[in-house]
Amino acid sequence: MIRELAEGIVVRSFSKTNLVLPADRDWTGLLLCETRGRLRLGRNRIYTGDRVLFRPGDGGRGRIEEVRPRTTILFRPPVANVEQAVLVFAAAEPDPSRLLLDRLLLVAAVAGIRPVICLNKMDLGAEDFSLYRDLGYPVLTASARTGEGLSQLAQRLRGKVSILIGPSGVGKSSLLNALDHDRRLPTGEVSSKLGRGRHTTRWVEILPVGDGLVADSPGFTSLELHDIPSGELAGFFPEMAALVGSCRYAGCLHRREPGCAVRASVGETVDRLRYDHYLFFFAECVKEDNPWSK
Ligand SMILES: Nc1nc2c(ncn2[C@@H]2O[C@H](COP(=O)(O)OP(=O)(O)OP(=O)(O)O)[C@@H](O)[C@H]2O)c(=O)[nH]1
Ligand SMILES: [Mg+2]
Ligand SMILES: [Zn+2]
Repeated sequence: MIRELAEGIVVRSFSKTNLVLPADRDWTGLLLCETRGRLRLGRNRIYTGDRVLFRPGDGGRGRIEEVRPRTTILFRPPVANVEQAVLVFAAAEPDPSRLLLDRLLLVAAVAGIRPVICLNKMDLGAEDFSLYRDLGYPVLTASARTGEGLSQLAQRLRGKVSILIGPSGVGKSSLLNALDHDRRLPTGEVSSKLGRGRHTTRWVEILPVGDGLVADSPGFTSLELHDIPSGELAGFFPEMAALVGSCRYAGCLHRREPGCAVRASVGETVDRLRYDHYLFFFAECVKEDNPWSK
């Protein structure tokens, strides 16, 4: 008997098989689905978060026949169809990196994914991220240990498909455990010698949080920028995007050009460190524009 195609969402992707949650979101009915050969390679491969059509077989198994068009895609961490990225940093242990935060905000903006900044471990320190709030980004403060801010985080996750992204050891898995007392995702001590996490989470995995879906992801410290034309970079910095129309030259790249409104605003409406990061990312994108100059 050939059964009818059913819809589902890939909650974890291995190299050849995928765990698929049926569209009715019955977590007791997860299926282990094989994929057809052409769905295994390159950008064609299946991502966690993919919405698929699968044919159920016997014994909790099935076969993916088709991948629905994606609304968003991130290549690192690899995930499809998330609408929101919670960028998790720790107030301390490890100290937050503004460079990585600005990089993640850029990557999210380019991918069309709404960023939310979540500063965890508020029990260990205080960090002032009001600059980002002033720029229009939602900023949450939380502590997986004391429970501070968890209800606001849960509210942000409600009814959406989100991913937690951030360095190793900031408490992404701990936050997910704290949101659901029955959950026991592995967590790892931050190395006191190196001040870094231990890369405890090894894969992207989607979990239920209330009526929302949230992906946990492995921490990372570096992230390359891809497919961003250098000339479009400023458009992804909201405070610069508001100024580019006021630059003297239409093609202004906001470096040393005369009459640059962005440069003139550095130290005022454009934060100096954000501007430095713009220049840093610009150089990276130029390398991508001209692959031979690498
Ligand atoms: N004091 C304090 N410690 C926390 C908090 N949240 C997490 N931790 C601790 O920080 C360490 C790292 O937490 P994880 O949840 O494993 O961090 P992660 O972001 O998932 O790390 P990776 O999976 O390696 O990317 C663990 O020892 C946690 O107990 C917090 O709010 N306060
Ligand atoms: Mg983790
Ligand atoms: Zn300019």
